[in-house]
Amino acid sequence: MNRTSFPENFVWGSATAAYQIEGAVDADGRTPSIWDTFSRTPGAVADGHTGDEACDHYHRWREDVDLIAGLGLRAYRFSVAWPRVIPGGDGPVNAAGLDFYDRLVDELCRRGIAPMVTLYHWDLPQSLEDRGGWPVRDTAEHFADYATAVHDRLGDRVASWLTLNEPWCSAYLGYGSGRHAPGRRDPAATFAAVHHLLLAHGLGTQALRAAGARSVGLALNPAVVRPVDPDSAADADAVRLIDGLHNRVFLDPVLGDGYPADMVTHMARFGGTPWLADGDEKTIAAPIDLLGLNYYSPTWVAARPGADGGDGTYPGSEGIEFTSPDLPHTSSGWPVDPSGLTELLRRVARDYPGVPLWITENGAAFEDRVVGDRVPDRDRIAYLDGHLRAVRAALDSGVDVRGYLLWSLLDNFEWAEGYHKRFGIVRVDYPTQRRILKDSAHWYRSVIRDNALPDPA
Ligand code: PNW
Repeated sequence: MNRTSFPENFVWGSATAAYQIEGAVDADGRTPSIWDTFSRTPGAVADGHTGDEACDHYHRWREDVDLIAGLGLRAYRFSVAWPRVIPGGDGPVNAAGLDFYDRLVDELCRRGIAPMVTLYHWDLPQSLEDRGGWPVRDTAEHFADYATAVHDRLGDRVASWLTLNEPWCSAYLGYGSGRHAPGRRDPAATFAAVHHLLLAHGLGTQALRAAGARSVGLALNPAVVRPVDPDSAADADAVRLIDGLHNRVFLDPVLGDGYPADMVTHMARFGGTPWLADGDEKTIAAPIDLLGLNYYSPTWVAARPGADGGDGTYPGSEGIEFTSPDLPHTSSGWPVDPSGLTELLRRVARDYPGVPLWITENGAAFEDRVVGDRVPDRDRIAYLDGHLRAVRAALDSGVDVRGYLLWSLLDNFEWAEGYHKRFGIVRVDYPTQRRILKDSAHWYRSVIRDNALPDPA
């Protein structure tokens, strides 16, 4: 048989995030995060959905670990909720909040599943937002203390740590477009947030290392930016700007080069870089052991006078239009193009060599149908199959990819889209909280078992 197989030690897993699945927002001393506040703001989230119950994973975690084990996953990426661990944002550690993760990690280890912890997947304690949020420097320093507190409790069993998930979303959607919590629209605050998120990553990495962490990195969502017209010089300029704002402004400082010169020039239009202190770039460049990449879809840009540049998402990108070609789309409206994943992996390996790469998220939302006790989600299987072939192609060209974490284990709270967009390979029937394995879950189990993709049907 001519199956598409993967390297012997390739790690198969899946990923979730605290606010998207846990619910129990008042339990055991947890305080509100910016997403609790934001989701209660009229008009912010589709249909006023909140994470109040989500998948009730806080109470059903044992059943969910059964699912993870049953699928044969070798790794499980989850995030810890800062407002459970340090309810005041800074100050005293809440042992009861850590108990939940302590039990979860024990059970994962007992069943041979490697826990991978994301420390920040967007649920900033509201008390820190009230004191300025990511645009202020103190938030980065508080993050390092929080990282230490989590490591003190879990570090004897957790080998892999990710400081941040997608700081692009936290900064640009949180403070640029306002589509995500805390819902602010302020260009200068957006760049200050970028910097303090990066500083939090650097200080957090130092703190984790000092505490003895074995493997530390972060998860970024670099965009694969393509010109609508490959022959247009104006489109090429648009690509360069969006690549700078979305990718190089994170990748260059983390991987040791400091801020790119063209981005420093760009930020000068929005109050410059008053937040940049001596030594910050060195802190941000703390060596990392792995780089997580989250990939869903490429981005196409064109120069169009009068275009809104993504409605505040990318400060200073007026005149750039975001479009997508005539390709199949997921129910999030994101075009399906696996070639972007190969391109992303090759580009990162070429421009930022020497760091082991992980796919820390990849997956798709579709309009799933329930047929009896089955969910025949063939479009999701096709999406996953195509993207895993794209990973294989990158491996074939020598890119060091260590593992693949599917987004997501469960249908969950999809941020501004509420519960309407279902990314799970396990369906959650929210009224009953019943879990149903979708066909994609059965398919993924066989991929893991064989360490290979089946031949196309
Ligand atoms: C990522 N956008 O979020 C997150 O890491 C996950 O928590 C999320 O569920 C997943 O991707 C699927 O969306 C994003 O609007 C959310 O550009 C929105 C955007 C990008 C990433």
